[in-house]
Amino acid sequence: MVVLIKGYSAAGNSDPDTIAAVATAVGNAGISIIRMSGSESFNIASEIFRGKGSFMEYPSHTIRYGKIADPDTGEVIDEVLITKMAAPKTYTTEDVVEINCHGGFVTAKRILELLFRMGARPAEAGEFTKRAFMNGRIDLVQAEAIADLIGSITEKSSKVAVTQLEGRLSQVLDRIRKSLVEILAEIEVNLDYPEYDFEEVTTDKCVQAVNSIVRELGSLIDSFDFGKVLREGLNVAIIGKPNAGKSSLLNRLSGKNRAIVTDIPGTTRDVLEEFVNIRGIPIKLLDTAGLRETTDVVERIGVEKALEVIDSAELILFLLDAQTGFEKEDSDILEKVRGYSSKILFVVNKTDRTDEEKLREIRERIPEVIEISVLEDYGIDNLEESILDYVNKSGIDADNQVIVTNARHKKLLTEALDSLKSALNAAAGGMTLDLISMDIKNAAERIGYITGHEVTEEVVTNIFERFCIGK
Ligand SMILES: Nc1nc2c(ncn2[C@@H]2O[C@H](COP(=O)(O)OP(=O)(O)OP(=O)(O)O)[C@@H](O)[C@H]2O)c(=O)[nH]1
Ligand SMILES: [Mg+2]
Repeated sequence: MVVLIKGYSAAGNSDPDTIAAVATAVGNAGISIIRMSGSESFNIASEIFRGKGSFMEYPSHTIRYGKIADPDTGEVIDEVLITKMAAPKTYTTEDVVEINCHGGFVTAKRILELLFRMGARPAEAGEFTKRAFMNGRIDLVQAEAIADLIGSITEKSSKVAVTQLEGRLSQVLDRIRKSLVEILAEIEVNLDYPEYDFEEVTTDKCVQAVNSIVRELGSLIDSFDFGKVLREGLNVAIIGKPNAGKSSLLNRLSGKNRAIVTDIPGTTRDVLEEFVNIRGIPIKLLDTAGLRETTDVVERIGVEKALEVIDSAELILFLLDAQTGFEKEDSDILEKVRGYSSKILFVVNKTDRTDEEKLREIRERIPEVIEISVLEDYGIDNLEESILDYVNKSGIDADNQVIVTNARHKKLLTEALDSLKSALNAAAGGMTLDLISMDIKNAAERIGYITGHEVTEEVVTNIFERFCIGK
């Protein structure tokens, strides 16, 4: 069931209580910031802040120097800078106070406890942002983008989050929802005045409009594969026979001396993970034990682990060795990964130590193989380019295109698309307009759920509990 729960304090006056939290990471740092929001914020601040003049008289959106002191004992807790921001032009749209105190483990905690004693209560995870949403300053897509921005791991993923925070996806979705509502209004008019008998004309018009929305939803949904990678990253496993240079490649791509490299086959046993940023794509690179039959107990466990990784990885770099050429071990591995061909890139390493004959043999077995030499730093650019092409098959321009990055959004977009397709089928099958309109109404509703135009309490709780405290 849909429950509209937005706007309980749109005017900023029926706000239930004042919340406070430390907004910065706890630990050894220059400053900490304590944030407080709600109708009692200014009263509480004026009780504990000692500065020039009266806190209540300070103009909004100004910052002042002073001290925080316990009003009961007079004890000074810290020297601070205090920011006063009056509703409604604030993060939450409520009265907000921010206190910059000295960093470390103790001071911010003591000030926060003082705020609680004066009547504020601890903010829940994401509660400041939740208030911004509830009070109508941002929609749900923008709120989710804030969490994404905080969690983003590469510059590219943070750029996409900022675009969504600015409301570009929201604008597209609002426009689509409005178009659907207009179509519904058109149908409504027709149903209200059946004597005019415009049904056929109306149906044609609707079908045209719905068709163009179907195309737009389709391309938004298509952008998700790449969007998901930008937001969550991609697991890429390097596999191959012992000594092919898997660990050397991990070290080269991560720019670190992460894995042990020796010329002894069977060096790597455990699965090694390293986060790398390849052309803005956040990637978790997994180096694995060389795959071969072995009687060594430890190595065999490593091989088993490597086989598990093959199953779970989203992309596999299958490394061959140009120095040895194509061997039985390679064809054994090829057999093992037969079911995964759609997620494999073949790479042949050590092209610096080979002859044409061996390379030709490999090329014959594997038509599309990327040639590299980790040792001579040859072909790495090409490999990175191929990884980028793999995750961005349709060549989406992440800097300028609206991209769907969130699984919740994709699910609702897909449901909306299905409803519209069913509307088109109904129209093609000569169904009546009121039947067609039910599907369109359903689609409009789904789009509304994405931005939070219509939303259930459960969804809101689910989204905000993933935030950090103080945001
Ligand atoms: N000539 C040459 N040697 C390389 C190249 N890349 C790696 N090597 C050497 O190949 C040997 C094996 O490298 P590793 O990176 O340990 O190979 P691996 O695939 O991780 O091996 P295992 O962990 O045993 O499965 C080392 O001596 C590396 O220095 C290359 O491009 N050219
Ligand atoms: Mg290794």
